[in-house]
Amino acid sequence: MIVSGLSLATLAILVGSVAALRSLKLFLDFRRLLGSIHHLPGYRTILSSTTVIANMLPPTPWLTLGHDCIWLLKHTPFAEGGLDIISAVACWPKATGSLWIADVNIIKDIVWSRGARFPKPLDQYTPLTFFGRNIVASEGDEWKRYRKIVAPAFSERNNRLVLETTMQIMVDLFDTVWAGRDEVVVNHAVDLTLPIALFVIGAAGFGRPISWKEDAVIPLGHQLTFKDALHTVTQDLYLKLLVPTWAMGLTKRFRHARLAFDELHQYLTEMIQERQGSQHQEDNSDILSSLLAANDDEKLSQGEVKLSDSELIGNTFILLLAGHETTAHTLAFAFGLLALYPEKQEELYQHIKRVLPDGRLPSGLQCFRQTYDDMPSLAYSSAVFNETLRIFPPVSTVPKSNAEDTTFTLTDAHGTKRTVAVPRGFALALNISGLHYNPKYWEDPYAFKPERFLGDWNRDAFLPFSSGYRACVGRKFSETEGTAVLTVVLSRYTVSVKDEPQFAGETFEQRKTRVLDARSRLTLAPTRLPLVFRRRI
Ligand code: HEM
Ligand SMILES: *[C@@H]1O[C@H](CO)[C@@H](O)[C@H](O)[C@H]1NC(C)=O
Ligand SMILES: CC(=O)N[C@H]1CO[C@H](CO)[C@@H](O)[C@@H]1O
Repeated sequence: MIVSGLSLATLAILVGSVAALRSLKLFLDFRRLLGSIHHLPGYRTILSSTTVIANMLPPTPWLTLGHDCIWLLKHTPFAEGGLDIISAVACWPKATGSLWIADVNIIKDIVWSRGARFPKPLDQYTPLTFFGRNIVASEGDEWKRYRKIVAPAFSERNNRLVLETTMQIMVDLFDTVWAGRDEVVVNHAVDLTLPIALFVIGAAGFGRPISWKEDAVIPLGHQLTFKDALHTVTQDLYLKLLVPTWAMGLTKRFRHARLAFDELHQYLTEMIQERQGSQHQEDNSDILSSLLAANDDEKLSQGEVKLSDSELIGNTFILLLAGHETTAHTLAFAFGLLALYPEKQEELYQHIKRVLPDGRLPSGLQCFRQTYDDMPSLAYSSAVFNETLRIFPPVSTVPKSNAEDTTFTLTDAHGTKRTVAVPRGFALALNISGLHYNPKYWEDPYAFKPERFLGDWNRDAFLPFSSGYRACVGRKFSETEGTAVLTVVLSRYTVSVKDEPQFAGETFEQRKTRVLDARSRLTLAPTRLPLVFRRRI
């Protein structure tokens, strides 16, 4: 008895000392990391925001920055520090640090630096590779190869197709689902905007038109609709990362996610096979044609490496995903903002009427060609879209890493030049929301003022699509679609916030906070944005 009692005590001491030593090591590493950036002010927490638990808890000083920190803080922490670069250093599970940057010049240097100076931290992009390697989750030569294949697909010709498709989808909506209704209630704006954006990328990107009527029908040989499969996969990407394959059968939620991954894989494969079997591959101006040509030995020039089947699926998936969620969420926020600010909505309406006089309101298929050439003059619609992207950047932080010891130079709030040392391997985060709410670049940054985009504005301080070599390849695609949707909807309908009895007594500010509440998941999304569209007489 005594012997085993002793050994228990010994064990306890042993475990205790190991724990103490480990804590000491973590603490020393943490101190060393802070020293390496000369104690640049910022956040100090126990939990690193790369851990799942840190993101599940609410923001708690010294423990975790908490969920949604990426979005909620906007420019506040920079303003408090008086410097547009701050640090976030944590000690568990190991000492990690990241620099948040909201300064135009430093961001410009990073995104335009050649070679591998500030590469993407690819470990953060793992969830995006489940269907295969792809353009978003790659670096260096691999990325160059994908970009060369994908970029030409986003041509002027494709933009025209985007506009035609968008118009067709909207006219189809008005003529079928919304037909004969003076008032259309949409309980959550994304219920409207996600299908729109998905149909547009489906048709203009992948030659896969879906109509509003077919939308809910499950095709033969499938258990989920394409929309459901894609939606579940985007919601549950992280689940797949966290839950081991053998455990995916354990709960209903896991099983549904597993089914959605399998279903989507099957849909993508079918989409590709159907096109490979069709005669009309060449005369297509959509994105899939470019990918397919790169997967076809006969169409490759010498020295080009064929896109493998898995790379073909991986890139198709990423383009579908990148191509619809971001635009859909932006359109939802845009409707929400216009609903809250009827005077801006009226200005938009008057502008559309001036540019497209009554007879030519984009009301029917015959207006397509005219409308594309009208695009540059639809400046107010574009300004509303841009202002929405400034206020709600769907990608609120762009991660980079630092491959060499370096220094950044910037001016602080008092106009003094400051130099920040950044050791090799330190994580960097381009804080797009910090940049978009930085009063140095935007007057009255919290206000919704589309007209700021009609005058002079700082192009370097507007980075919803990132910038430099890794900037969004779908920017024009999204702008064309977004501007067109806003124009056609607002020319025919007014939009307002749905009245609900439980919110009858609220003030404007309360209402605004409620309907514009947003969460950052894969991309920034409204949590619940109920709207009413009323037909103009
Ligand atoms: C409002 C809409 C959109 C926003 C805010 C947006 C934003 C972004 C951002 C911030 C990046 C850089 C991501 C990073 O550094 O990891 C990016 C990259 C990318 N986006 Fe978009 N995007 C939008 C629409 C689209 C559309 C419609 C498509 C395609 C149809 C698309 C395809 C891509 C691709 C392929 C990349 C990777 C480019 C590369 O690494 O070379 N995006 N986007
Ligand atoms: C909106 O932003 C884009 C850049 O993302 C720019 O090309 C376009 O001109 C802007 N629209 C307006 C009206 O300023
Ligand atoms: C203020 C702000 O938006 N900070 C974010 C900057 O980026 C890091 C890393 O992604 C986020 O964790 C911060 O919340």
